[in-house]
Amino acid sequence: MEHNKGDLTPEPRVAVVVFLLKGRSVLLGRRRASVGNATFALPGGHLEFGESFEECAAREVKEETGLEIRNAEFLTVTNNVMLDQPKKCHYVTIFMRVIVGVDAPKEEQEPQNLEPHKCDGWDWYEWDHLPQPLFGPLEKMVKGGYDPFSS
Ligand code: 8DG
Ligand code: MG
Repeated sequence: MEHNKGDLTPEPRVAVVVFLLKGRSVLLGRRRASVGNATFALPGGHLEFGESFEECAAREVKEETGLEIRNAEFLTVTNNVMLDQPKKCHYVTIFMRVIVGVDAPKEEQEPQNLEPHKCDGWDWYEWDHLPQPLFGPLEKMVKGGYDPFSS
């Protein structure tokens, strides 16, 4: 199929999201967005042109929570086709990990809700008692038994 320049042809996008792990807890925020509204999700966003996954992870976490991370580690990638959303979308989602206290930030640093129009607020949730509902791509991993602590 041919498409003219300027056509609103949907295309898959690349997202980078981060498991910030502290003890047995993970940092989640409830989304305010057209995709996954009111669901609990990881900090993260779109990979920008020229960025490495690590750079994108650090930038998004800083923009959204104020936390400074380094050495984010690649965990896995999933393919997320979300056609049931108010805004249909398709993301190739890169999951990164940061262990708090090891890869920074320091344990005493607390997340701030720097984009309150996009998130209700950040909090630490025990992996064994995750809040509901989770954002689809995260829920899919949890249901599949994925464990970000042991990878
Ligand atoms: P940006 O424009 O500032 O780069 O992005 P954003 O406004 O922070 O985008 P986002 O919606 O937070 O993240 C981009 C996409 O990443 C989101 O629409 C779908 C995909 N994504 C997942 N899983 C997760 C997740 O757990 N958290 C976040 N934030 N995004 C996720 O597939
Ligand atoms: Mg985001």
